[in-house]
Amino acid sequence: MRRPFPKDEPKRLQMSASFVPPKAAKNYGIWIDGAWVSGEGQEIRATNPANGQAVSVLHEATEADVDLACKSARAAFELGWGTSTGERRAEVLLRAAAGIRANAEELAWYEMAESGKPHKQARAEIERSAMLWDYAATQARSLTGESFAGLGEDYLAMTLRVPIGVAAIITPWNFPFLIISQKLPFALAAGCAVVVKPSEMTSATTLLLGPLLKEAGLPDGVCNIVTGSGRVTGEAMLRHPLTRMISFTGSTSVGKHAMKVGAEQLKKVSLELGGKNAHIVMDDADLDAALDAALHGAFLNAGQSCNQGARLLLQKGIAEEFAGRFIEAARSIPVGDTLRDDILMGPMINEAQYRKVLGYIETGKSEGARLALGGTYREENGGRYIDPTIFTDVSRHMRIAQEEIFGPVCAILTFETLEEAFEIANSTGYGLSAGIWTGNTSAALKAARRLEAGTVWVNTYLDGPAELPFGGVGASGIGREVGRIGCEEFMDVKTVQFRSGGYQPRWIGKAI
Ligand code: TXE
Repeated sequence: MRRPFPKDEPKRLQMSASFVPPKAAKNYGIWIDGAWVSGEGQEIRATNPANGQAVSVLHEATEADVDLACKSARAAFELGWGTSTGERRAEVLLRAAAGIRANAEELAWYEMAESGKPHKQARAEIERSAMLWDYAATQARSLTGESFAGLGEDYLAMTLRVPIGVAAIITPWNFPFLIISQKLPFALAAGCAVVVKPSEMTSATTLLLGPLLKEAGLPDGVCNIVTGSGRVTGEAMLRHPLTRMISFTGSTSVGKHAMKVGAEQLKKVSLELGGKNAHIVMDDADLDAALDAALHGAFLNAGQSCNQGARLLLQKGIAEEFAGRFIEAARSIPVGDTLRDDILMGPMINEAQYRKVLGYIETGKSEGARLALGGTYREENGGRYIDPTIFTDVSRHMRIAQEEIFGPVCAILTFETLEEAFEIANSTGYGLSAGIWTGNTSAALKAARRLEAGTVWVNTYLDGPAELPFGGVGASGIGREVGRIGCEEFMDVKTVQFRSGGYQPRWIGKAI
């Protein structure tokens, strides 16, 4: 009898037992050329969305600071990072992954404290991030081009993948460490040097990477981390002539702006923007599994997620029963104190986001949708909470079915045929991800082809192994991150042609 193959043991977090949550806000400089320097700009305070207390004190990097950071990156690139061996880059990335695991407690605490996500979720995101660094190391050692041996007897050609140079990386506040880990290790694996700017609301965990990477053996200047607003620091990065590529995650409006600015200097621009993702449940689906995934998809991170399953599309046969179960289960999602182990939803990141989401709830009501759950909100000890909110009787043209709300609000729509589901799903202009639950293989295959999205999940949702590329189409962005492509994104292709004789004069030729 065959013995069962042992199951993969998931990697355990190695905790730094010594980490004690700080009592006071931590003061940071900006990280340039492998050292802390004091930024020239104004002071910025990042606060805990759950209690309003200051977590980090940052210094805004001015245009002059960004100039220094870009020059430091260019010098490090030219001095040897751009031509370093894959082996060396991989070693650094693996040591960085180990460093992330060793400091997981501290990273998770700051991630929770600045973004308002539940602590348990933050811990899981740090581990997932470490895996991305591990994976990027494998890519550093397996970058290849193509060879062309069929061009003629004494003619050989090849393509080389070469790092693009200095990349400007700008990230948002919703998954700060995970998103930087979807970009930075891949840029480093490719041989790029970088200037990174996290969101001014959630900079701590990215800043902690500075010394961690130095300890992992990353040469000074390869990764510079500047903090500050988009208006001052971000703009300077977009416009700096030494940044050859812009890798941005954030709102569609700032993404469009980044592309316009990049176009002036013909920079490569890679954008991961918003979404209004359709999560489809067919009559023949495994309804228990779909229910869990629909809740996870709609309410993870209090809905502040580009991958949110913000539109739940239910086939008529199961719609009433499934919607009822979904509403009942969402009613019991624990909302509140981010340190509690059982908590699943924390506060909104800030007042602007809170008001924006509440505004959309009012819009939904005035558009004639039925508020089936939630719509309730409260300010408590400095935190701004919105309960899981579900609208039924939503029609596809309503604003709550078209626009990204970025909060714990889910719109339920119904359909009869698969064709109708595709029409609804593809009607927003966004195209980040989509999901479908069905027991019918032919429906699943059709959906995989017809749903206009960068990722289509079939009988799963929010899965994302490091091997698989991630990104969107339409208003959700351009380019891909993660996976082999995520590394190649930071590279140019160079064509090299050799002749070993047999050159036929073809221009002035024999005349000279
Ligand atoms: O994003 P911004 P915000 C969506 C979501 C949310 C809305 C607004 O709908 O409600 O965007 O969020 C930097 N030049 N997403 O205002 O402004 C900024 O400092 C250069 C979806 O926080 O796009 C931060 O580092 N940089 C998204 C980053 O851009 C600039 C995640 C994102 O901020 C800049 C976040 C400028 N002119 C929000 N202006 C997703 N894809 O998941 C701002 N920045």
